[in-house]
Amino acid sequence: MSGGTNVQFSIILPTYNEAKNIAKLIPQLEEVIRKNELDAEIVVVDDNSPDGTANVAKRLNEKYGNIRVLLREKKEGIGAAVRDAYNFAKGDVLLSMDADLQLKATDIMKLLRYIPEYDMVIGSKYLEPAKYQKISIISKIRYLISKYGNRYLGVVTRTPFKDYSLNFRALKREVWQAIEPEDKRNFFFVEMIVQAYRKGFKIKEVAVEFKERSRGESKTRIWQQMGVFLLKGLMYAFKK
Ligand SMILES: Nc1nc2c(ncn2[C@@H]2O[C@H](COP(=O)(O)OP(=O)(O)OP(=O)(O)O)[C@@H](O)[C@H]2O)c(=O)[nH]1
Ligand SMILES: [Mg+2]
Repeated sequence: MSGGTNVQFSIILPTYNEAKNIAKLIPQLEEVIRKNELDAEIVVVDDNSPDGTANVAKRLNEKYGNIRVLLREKKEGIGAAVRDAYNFAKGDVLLSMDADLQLKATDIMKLLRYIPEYDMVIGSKYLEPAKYQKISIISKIRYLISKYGNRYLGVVTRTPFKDYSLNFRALKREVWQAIEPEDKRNFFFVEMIVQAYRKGFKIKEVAVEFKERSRGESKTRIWQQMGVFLLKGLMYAFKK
């Protein structure tokens, strides 16, 4: 595992066909970095998106100079992509977030302000006063399934959190070095929390804003994901 640390923060964006979204999100993040005088890089981990996401990131780097692209050969899942990016990143603190504009760029400060007091800070859609926008009926159904699915995960893994799978979290490099989440898709994020908690790291959950996806296509199949979470969650009830 590489461990060069010449920046303080690495902001990691997994992408698959998010060209238009990162063209908006990255300037917003750069603004947060500038205003808060963060010593930060942005890592875009792209699975060879046909819409040219990686090229958009490279072009933005000509302007900002702190963006690195980790290009992977094929789409393998968000967990696999984030894992590679954590290893590729140079920061002492690793912060990953979705690139689809459902999260708010300025909310990264809500996470970072609890570091170094906490080892890991997780963004949450279900902790009050989170703002979870649900306009369509589909998103209301997804909200309910996901909310109660997360309660189930808390019970079976015997850990005290409300949102286990949101890709919006900051952790110290030492936490990443101590855990070994295996899943290639979203369950990776659940494993991270449960393993870090069981290792005794201090974890803080904070409420964040979450909007409906307005552009691009969702890559998550909710029913399939629910089945995976039920089974893999249960495995963690027995696993060390
Ligand atoms: N590199 C990479 N990124 C991915 C992959 N799957 C999803 N992503 C990215 O991970 C983030 C979250 O994916 P989404 O499809 O929005 O998943 P979701 O947020 O659970 O689903 P929605 O609520 O419908 O948006 C986005 O930035 C995606 O582009 C993948 O296989 N590889
Ligand atoms: Mg999304």
